[in-house]
Amino acid sequence: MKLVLSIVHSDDARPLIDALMQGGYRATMISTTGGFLREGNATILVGTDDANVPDVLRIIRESCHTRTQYVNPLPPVMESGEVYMPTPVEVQMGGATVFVLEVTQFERF
Ligand code: 2BA
Repeated sequence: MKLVLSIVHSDDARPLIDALMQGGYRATMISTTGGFLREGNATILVGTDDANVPDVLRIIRESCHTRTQYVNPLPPVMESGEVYMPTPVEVQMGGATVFVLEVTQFERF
């Protein structure tokens, strides 16, 4: 058994959960925050048999989209009187960051 852990854009989370449910998979969504952008994203957990992993990855790939965002880099250390003009930097976000983990034991009580 595997645990497919995917970090996705918040806007893709609901359509992804819907598609996973339609595919007959169980899923859990956790609200998370990216360490770089410090913006909300979503982490989706799917526990499933090894044979289903390619299908789960297909659903994730089809449900999640790449986005371009602009972020302001942290201001540099400056002398007093200096003026910092931030130049937004382009960052490509997603579609999804996926980890496939081996499950050593699974129980439902
Ligand atoms: P964030 O950490 O907020 O990162 C958002 C996007 O910013 C990343 O998109 C990437 O394009 C860019 N980015 C991240 N760190 C960077 C850095 N040090 N320098 C320049 N650009 C950087 P994605 O790669 O698609 O990642 C989307 C979200 O997935 C991340 O949000 C984070 O929450 C998660 N993630 C990505 N890689 C991860 C990893 N190896 N371990 C844990 N979480 C990860």
